[in-house]
Amino acid sequence: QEYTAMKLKVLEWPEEARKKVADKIPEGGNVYFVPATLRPETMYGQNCCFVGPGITYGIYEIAKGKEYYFISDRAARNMAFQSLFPTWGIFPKIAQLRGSDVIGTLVHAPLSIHKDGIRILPMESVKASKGTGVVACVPSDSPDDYATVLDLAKKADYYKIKREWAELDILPIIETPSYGNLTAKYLVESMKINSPKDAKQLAEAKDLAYKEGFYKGKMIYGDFSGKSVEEAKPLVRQQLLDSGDAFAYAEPDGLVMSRSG
Ligand code: ZZB
Repeated sequence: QEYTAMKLKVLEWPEEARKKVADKIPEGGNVYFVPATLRPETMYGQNCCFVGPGITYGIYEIAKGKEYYFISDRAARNMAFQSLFPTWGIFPKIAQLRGSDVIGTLVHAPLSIHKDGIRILPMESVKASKGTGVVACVPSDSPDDYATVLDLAKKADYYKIKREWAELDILPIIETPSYGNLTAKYLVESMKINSPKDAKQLAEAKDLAYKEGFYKGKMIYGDFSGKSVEEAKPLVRQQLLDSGDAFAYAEPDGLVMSRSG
């Protein structure tokens, strides 16, 4: 499983997180949330970024004094054996936080139309055992993400977030013959999915969205507008790698969760 790992730079920490990281990041050092995605061509539509509120994460030093990644401990270990840290096999952890500590963090998401930044928000179904434990939210094309942002906006007080953080515009990115240009919204509505907890139906919707998007989707936004998704996917990925806004991250064999979970 070869992921595209995106670098979302922290612009502003919430108070709680600031206390835990302030004295640990040197002046001029940047922290990045690093979601791992299989859909680089959808990155224009990121409108928030998810962490598991109960998951333990670390901030890892990737370049001394300069660059730090917020990822799961498991991902840090894997990255250390993919030459992503300066010393092979070593992954220096400078802070430990729970997902719940960083809710509300403002980050800059490369390619996203939301140029003022997007927020880190909670998603219960994030798995610590997959990717980096950080997930880019693209509600136009991921049914899980669409169902989650609706729920977050509806129960903003319960989640202790500002409603508007979950209500940024949803950008149409991919046109499909069966589901229109907001595939996730179409599927969630037509399958009557009412909650992010409808796991079985969401898994089915995800499968349909992947297939339709990949085999029949056409880009209607971005530099590769007009091209098929199949053509555009590697092109957007390469652009992100070349600009330094993303890097390749492989999930080791045998630990990969299957697509249907
Ligand atoms: C952005 C995105 C846009 C994604 C989309 C999907 C879709 P898979 O297929 O099951 O291997 N993801 C990554 N890490 C985690 C995690 N730790 N816990 C939960 N979800 C995670 O899943 C790969 C996708 O699952 C990744 O690609 C990521 O969401 C999410 F339009 O990134 B994706 C139809 C799906 N569309």
